[in-house]
Amino acid sequence: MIRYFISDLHLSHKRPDLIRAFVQMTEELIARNEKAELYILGDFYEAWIGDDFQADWNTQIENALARVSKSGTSLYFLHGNRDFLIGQAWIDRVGATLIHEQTKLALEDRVVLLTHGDEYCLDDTEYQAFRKTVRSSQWQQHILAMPIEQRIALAAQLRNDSKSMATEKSLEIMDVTPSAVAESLNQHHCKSLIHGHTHRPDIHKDDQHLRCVLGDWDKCIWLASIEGKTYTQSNASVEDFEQKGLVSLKEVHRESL
Ligand code: OKV
Ligand code: MN
Repeated sequence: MIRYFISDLHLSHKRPDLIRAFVQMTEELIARNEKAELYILGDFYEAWIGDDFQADWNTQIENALARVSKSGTSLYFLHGNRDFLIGQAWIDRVGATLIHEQTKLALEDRVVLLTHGDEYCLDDTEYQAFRKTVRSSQWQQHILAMPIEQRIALAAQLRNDSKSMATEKSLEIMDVTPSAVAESLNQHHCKSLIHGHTHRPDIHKDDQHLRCVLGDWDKCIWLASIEGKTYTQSNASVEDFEQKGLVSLKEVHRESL
């Protein structure tokens, strides 16, 4: 069994190159015919405004995911800070399973914690308050009851608000608070964690914990995997990937879990 992990693709109509790369990646993974699972750890979309949203660029993406799940590769999704409005309708359309934002993945002889990662970025207290609001079901029900045009306008307005915020801090500038990660891992009795969000792909190892940070898709596309005890993380430039596909991926980080 091989398990694949991606996050922070930030797919939108503005990045047809990333959409092409993602669809190509799913086709190549299907062609590998492996016993596999694919985990999407949030921020798959740049901003998801509700499962009733329809656009050609997105239909391609959903169809690609549906082909993955139909091919026998189990698909798992957890919410990021940009696609927290993904709901059961989307999950059903693509044939995925929605997983909780801190999910323990039981491997053969170890357990790995999976999450998006923004809940550990505690230095940005304003963001944590914002997060609490947008993750509440009351706020989400209120938003989802709006006409789609109004939700599009609201998302744009919120984007502007964040750009004009005093420090002009981008969310991703904030790194995780190490003590929050350690506490979470201890709570879950896990040694290892895989997350995205910070756009700082790396593996952090100390005497107690292993923290694997996925890469965001922008100039490069990233794919991580666990096979046996080995975690690896690879990337390729979007151009190389479009020309040569999965063989263009180069290993950047590798660690025994
Ligand atoms: C991040 C903060 C904006 C603070 C909105 C659906 C909805 C996604 C979104 C849009 C805004 C996040 C994703 C951003 C942090 C702000 C303003 C204040 C205090 C919708 C899906 F609901 F509108 F439909 N958003 N962005 N803030 O620009 O990254 O942290 S954001
Ligand atoms: Mn994020």
